[in-house]
Amino acid sequence: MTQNAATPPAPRPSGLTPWPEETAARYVAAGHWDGRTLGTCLRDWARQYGDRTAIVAGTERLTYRELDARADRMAAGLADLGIRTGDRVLVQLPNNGAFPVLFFALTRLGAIPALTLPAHRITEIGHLARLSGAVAYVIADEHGAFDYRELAVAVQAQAPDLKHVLVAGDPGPYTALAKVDGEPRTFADPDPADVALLLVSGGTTGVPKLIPRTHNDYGYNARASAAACELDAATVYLACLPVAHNFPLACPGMLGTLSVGGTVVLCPSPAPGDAFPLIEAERVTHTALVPPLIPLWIDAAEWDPADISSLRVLQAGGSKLSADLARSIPDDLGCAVQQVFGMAEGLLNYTRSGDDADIVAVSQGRPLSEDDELRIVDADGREVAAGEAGELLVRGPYTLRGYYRAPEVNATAFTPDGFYCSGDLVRRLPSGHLVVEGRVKDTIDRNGESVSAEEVEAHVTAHPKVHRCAAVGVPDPDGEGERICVVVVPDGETAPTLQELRAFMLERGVASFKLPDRVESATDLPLTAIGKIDKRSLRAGLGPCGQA
Ligand code: OOB
Repeated sequence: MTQNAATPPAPRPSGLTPWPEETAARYVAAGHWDGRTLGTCLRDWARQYGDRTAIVAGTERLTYRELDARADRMAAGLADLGIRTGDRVLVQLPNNGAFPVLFFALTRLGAIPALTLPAHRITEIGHLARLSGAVAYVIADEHGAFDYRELAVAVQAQAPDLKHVLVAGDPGPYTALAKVDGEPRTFADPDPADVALLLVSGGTTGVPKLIPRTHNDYGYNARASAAACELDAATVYLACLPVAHNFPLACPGMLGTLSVGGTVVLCPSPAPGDAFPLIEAERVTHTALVPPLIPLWIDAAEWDPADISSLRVLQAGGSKLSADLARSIPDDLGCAVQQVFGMAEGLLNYTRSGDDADIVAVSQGRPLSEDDELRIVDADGREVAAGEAGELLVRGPYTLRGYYRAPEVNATAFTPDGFYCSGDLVRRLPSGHLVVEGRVKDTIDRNGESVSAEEVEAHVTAHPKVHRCAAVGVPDPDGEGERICVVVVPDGETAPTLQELRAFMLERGVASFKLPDRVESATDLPLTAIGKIDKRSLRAGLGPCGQA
């Protein structure tokens, strides 16, 4: 029977909303979905790349064969604890050697890691523990001056299904992850078409959602990304963003690098003080950053004695990279820049090494797969004219068809024919590259005019006294709508005054309804767990607008 386009397939017991059968068959026929589980992939890589170095983490170095053997032992230990195929395991580890071993042990067993970030706290972890129904929670003892064993006490109180807390390092009252070990044995290979892992949605608003990714789709995500980024066995990839995030995990990140026999260096933080010595020592060739971190690296490169000349490609993604910053990277860091516009939900866009320098500076890349289907639509869901901005909708071989256990969200986040509504405002260049213009909802409702926060930010950032800024709507005390507040991190001693900023923008020919009503100076902007500007907490810290 053919799938009725208006009736999306029902979720499986695993929480996966499957692709329609004929679509799945097409992805198999195209070779995107190769029917291998992530555990089998590691087995194949170990056979192929045996004694090459797979992972460097602190003083630990693991060959492909050793990583494979460790994953087998830990899978046996997890099974001995009673962890079974389909069980969810909440993972909250920093970038250390335990992460890759645990990741492959779980996926080999068919248990499902729900990958949270080190910066998450009880609000997120408690919610994700309950939503996932996790049976175990894996943490580090301490990281970044935070004791995760204390967090575990609070999580246990909120999550009745949680039976085990496993700790990398000093376990305190819990079980040491190092003791989760058993004689290797064979487990039935999980279904490659079913959920392999759960990613946390990266939104800067609302509670996080869980994104089911299958073995088939995630393996393709990593392999195709490695090919698009031209990784090979000589690649040394530094994971300095939290490796549980999709970008450093599989875009191409850790999994893409392992798929071609390269080396993954796990770095505890993206601070230049941690990253630069590792780049020098391991001759790192590729890494990924969120744009707010790049100026810190450029500053550090001026005085840090470490030799980072091995770096060939810096991937920038997660939030918008300004064209100016993109243009300065080759000179300031001595490497090429690659823009990456991606989402945990799936779709990835990359600029490619052969792209024109201007395209690399101004665009956020073009889709990874020839089977990515993109639509750019207006508020009524109609496709916009070529080159116009609209909301990006997408479906394809590695883009989800439904969030995990979220029927209400799914009813509005997807079209009846399976397109994911990203909420991102984009326009397409004639070359097929996308330019991200902001979020559909990141607009400020000022006197009935809808003002794009991103547009205001671009103008304000151009002011010589502004290092970075964020524009948010704050309640208008005189009416129903909002006023425009810009929070400025000054470049130098003082931020520009409101009058200076307004005059500056008027001179640039900006419409007067887009001028800020209020300027606040800050030493820094609040960031999300991966390092994007956190508008929700920024807004919460600002009262209503006073006199303009
Ligand atoms: C990545 O994934 P998430 O899930 O943390 O966040 C996705 C959202 C996108 O929908 C978009 O709003 C924004 O982050 N975003 C960008 C961007 N890359 C992501 N906005 C502007 N320019 C970009 N280059 O952030 C992510 C996942 C995989 C690879 C790279 C980033």
